[in-house]
Amino acid sequence: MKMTLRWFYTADTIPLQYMKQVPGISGVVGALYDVPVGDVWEKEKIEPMIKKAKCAGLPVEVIESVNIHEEIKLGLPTREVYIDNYKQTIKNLAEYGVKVICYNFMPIFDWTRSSLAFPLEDGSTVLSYERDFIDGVTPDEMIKRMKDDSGSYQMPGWEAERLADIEQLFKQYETVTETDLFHHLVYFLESIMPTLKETGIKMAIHPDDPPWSVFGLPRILKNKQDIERLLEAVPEKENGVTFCTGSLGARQDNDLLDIAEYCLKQDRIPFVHIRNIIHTGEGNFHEVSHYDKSGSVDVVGLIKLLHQYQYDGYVRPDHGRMIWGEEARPGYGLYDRALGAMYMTGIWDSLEEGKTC
Ligand code: DNO
Ligand code: MN
Repeated sequence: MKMTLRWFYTADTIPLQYMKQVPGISGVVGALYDVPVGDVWEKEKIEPMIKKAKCAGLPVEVIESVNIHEEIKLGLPTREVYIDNYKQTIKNLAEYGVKVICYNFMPIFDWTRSSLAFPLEDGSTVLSYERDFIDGVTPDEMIKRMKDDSGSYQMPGWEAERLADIEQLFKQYETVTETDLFHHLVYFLESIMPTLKETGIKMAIHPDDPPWSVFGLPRILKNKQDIERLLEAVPEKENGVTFCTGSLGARQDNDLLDIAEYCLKQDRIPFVHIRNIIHTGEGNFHEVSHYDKSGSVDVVGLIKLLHQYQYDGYVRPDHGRMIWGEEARPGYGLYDRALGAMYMTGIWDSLEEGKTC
């Protein structure tokens, strides 16, 4: 298991040196934030990002995310240009030592939450999801809210400059079914497969977050069945999963350890996100610390399973609480993620101690 932390590069307020101070961290998960979705990540931009982290003693072997252009998800004929660009990005990243690319195939948005600062009893704040709240607003109302309230409630995908396109995109998705979306994903993966084989890069799809339909949009990575369908449709090892416990765990009917074992048996998990949550009713949840007993996710069980499979891929603590007065991007403060990373490393190390071979 290689423990990493996510680093938002130019958009991060946490110095790399501080990340390096967390014992056991082998590298950071990087990305570029100024390249429009669909454009090639040019080497001139990749190089300074990788170098900066490397100089701090933190290699970047995982990218999260190279986002997928909507025309690929929509399956439009114009997708070919974006697929070609994606292939070039893969080649460029490979030259700088990248091994895994995390991405998602959620239409229009990345994760959705109803609050980015839900207060916990301990005085910290976390991200939360209330089904009635999300189900009770139309995309138009949400867009209006974002426009009125820009800054304080900014989720990825809802950026101010994108709000006009969002209205148009919702219209385009009206005729796209889940089956269509799935076929568009398979088409994309099959198209880039030769480039993946040539470069050795593995793709790791992030599950839908939350793992059900929001705003009437199709969702195709919600549970074991969806994962099985994808891994079977494109059986090469380069088609892998980012095993995100917080995303998949938001569905009470998802048996996380069973899904993880299914994937691990086939060596299809290049990247793991460990996040803990608590269910507060059907379709409602909020995030908590990574500590096993804080929430519903069997963090200890998962690490035991990873250890049992001698997992040598990348792991990172996903969203943590905002604690100790830290100000940072919601879910991505250093303090709680550092606690989480140490906790996971500790569990792993204790299993190593007990290993008999
Ligand atoms: C949340 C993350 C996601 C993830 C993307 C992958 O913090 O787990 O935003 O980066 O969905 O594309
Ligand atoms: Mn995640």
